[in-house]
Amino acid sequence: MTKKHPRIWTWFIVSLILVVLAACSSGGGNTSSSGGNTSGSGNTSSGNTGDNNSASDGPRYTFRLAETHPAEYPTTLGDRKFAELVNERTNGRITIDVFPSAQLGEERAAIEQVQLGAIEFTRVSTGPMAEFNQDFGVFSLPYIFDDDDHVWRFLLSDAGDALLDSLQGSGFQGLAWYSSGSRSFYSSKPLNSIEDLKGMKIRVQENQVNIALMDALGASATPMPYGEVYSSLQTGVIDAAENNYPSYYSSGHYEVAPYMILDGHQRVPEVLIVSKTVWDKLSKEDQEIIRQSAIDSIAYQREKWAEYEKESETMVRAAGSVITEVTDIKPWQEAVKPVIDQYRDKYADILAAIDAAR
Ligand code: BDP
Repeated sequence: MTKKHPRIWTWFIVSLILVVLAACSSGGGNTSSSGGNTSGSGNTSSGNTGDNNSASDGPRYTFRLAETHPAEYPTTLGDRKFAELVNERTNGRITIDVFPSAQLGEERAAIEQVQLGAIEFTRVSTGPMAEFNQDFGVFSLPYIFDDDDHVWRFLLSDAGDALLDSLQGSGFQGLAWYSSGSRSFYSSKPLNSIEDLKGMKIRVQENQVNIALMDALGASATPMPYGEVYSSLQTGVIDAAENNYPSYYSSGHYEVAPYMILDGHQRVPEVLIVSKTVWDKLSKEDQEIIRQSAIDSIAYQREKWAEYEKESETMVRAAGSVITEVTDIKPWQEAVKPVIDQYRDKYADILAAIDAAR
């Protein structure tokens, strides 16, 4: 008898604690609503000393950014710089966690998740973006840029900004471009000239323009996610792939495809994007901080890109890759002309803007 009362009290107290805890957790820490949690609310992680300005006011968010490359790769370094600037400029109110090495999925899957709003941000190549916004296919057209400076003059022009904004129609907001150099072919078999590509199964980034491009070279296009290329080269599922020096090196592809020919057929820039669903819920001030931070991270990414491009070339040469220079690019440009002819009308306006940036 005497034991019963204390047990009832214990249950009562435990229930009371649970109710109080539940009430606390639903009231605070709401990272995605636009109401609630304004300034001064338990700012424990930002080190904010109380000198609040408008950047500190507003909801707290923790977002995810999907990145296919490993932690030390220049795009990942750019992502992290971007995240750091956003965090600083909101006094710790907005955190963007960068997930490298395709931890959140391969690029195409990550883009789909961002489109749905399940992942907030991603940095991807404009190659696979072409399947989500056709205008982006222009970057897969061969030999349309003279060099990297030409690419950047275009990307930073009004036409480049318009392309970023055109992503709104596909469920994204484009934030900034990053460098990606030029792409060349590499194979497990010797590559001495354009003729050697004939009949090869070549892995390409997943879009239609690349299929036309491989046809024009007499090769057969095998679109597949980046993460599958190493084993596919190793097992002979494909004969060749193509990429820039940094990816050729960091992915280890040079180990299984030691022959590279420097034809530089494409310059396919990288792009930093955010889900439109997420973007539309942000205040104008937060949008401005995020957009400006993305733009301000470009210089750092380009600097890291230039360093890593040299370093990766040195590393693959030291590892014994056989790198063939192309002395006359004309036969290559001639061979891929049907691709340009096929897409000239579709991309007339963008191609005109690219010409104007020469
Ligand atoms: C690299 C891009 C990466 C792409 C990869 C590819 O940085 O985003 O996933 O090429 O070929 O250059 O798929």
